Amino acid sequence: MEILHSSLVILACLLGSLAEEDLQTNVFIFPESSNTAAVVLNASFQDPFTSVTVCLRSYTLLNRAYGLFSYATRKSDNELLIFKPKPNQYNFYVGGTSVTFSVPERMTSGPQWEHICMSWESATGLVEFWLDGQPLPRMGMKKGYSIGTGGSLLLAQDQDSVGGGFDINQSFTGELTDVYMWDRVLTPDEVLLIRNGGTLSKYILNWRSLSYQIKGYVVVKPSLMTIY
Ligand SMILES: *[C@@H]1O[C@H](CO)[C@@H](O)[C@H](O)[C@H]1NC(C)=O
Ligand SMILES: *[C@@H]1O[C@H](CO)[C@@H](O)[C@H](O)[C@H]1NC(C)=O
Ligand SMILES: [Ca+2]
Repeated sequence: MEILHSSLVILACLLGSLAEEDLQTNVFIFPESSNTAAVVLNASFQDPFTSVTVCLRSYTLLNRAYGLFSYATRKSDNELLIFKPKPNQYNFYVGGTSVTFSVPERMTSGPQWEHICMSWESATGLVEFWLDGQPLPRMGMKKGYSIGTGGSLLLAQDQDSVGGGFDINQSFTGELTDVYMWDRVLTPDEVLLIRNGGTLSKYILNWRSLSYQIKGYVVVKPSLMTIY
């Protein structure tokens, strides 16, 4: 544990000193496909965790595959990963294993912000996937597993090694906002609260107080519309 802790401290030093910023009405814009652009996140958890929830909102016109949220450790580059292989599919990885949620085509005419919350718990292996406030049928994987510490966490790419191994054809282009993470499974009420812009406590990542570092071509700007 001591060793894991110091490697996390080293990682934090390499990232430099990151301010904690309230990004409330802002978005991260990824204006073009690239194998360099990403937002590196400082999530300072010191123990392996046995449950997790990640929520975020994305806005894109991409039809190809892309990585949204990637946590890579030396043990697995897909220790925790939210990946969209195509527009109506979400892959969720824990410890290198994945489940796939195929979602219905949208019935709307125009592009829309998409809100997701994904959670996993070790005790049952169950994965919850909430799309725009609707829970999909639960799936399961990696029962009994623990998500490791000391890894690299970033947005808008799929890491194939710790902190790198990006593929331009799997990069996210578009806008991201409202990125949150907890080391527990949120209740249905909490998921809906977060979707509506509410706040909770004890975050691993908190959009309203985020330590992050921009890599490559990423712009922070206010959203052009009211998102919720
Ligand atoms: C990361 O976050 C932790 C706790 O929020 C903070 O103590 C630490 O200084 C941050 N690291 C950097 C590099 O900003
Ligand atoms: C990305 O996709 C384009 C078009 O399909 C292809 O020409 C190119 O080789 C791909 N690049 C990589 C790094 O896979
Ligand atoms: Ca990967």
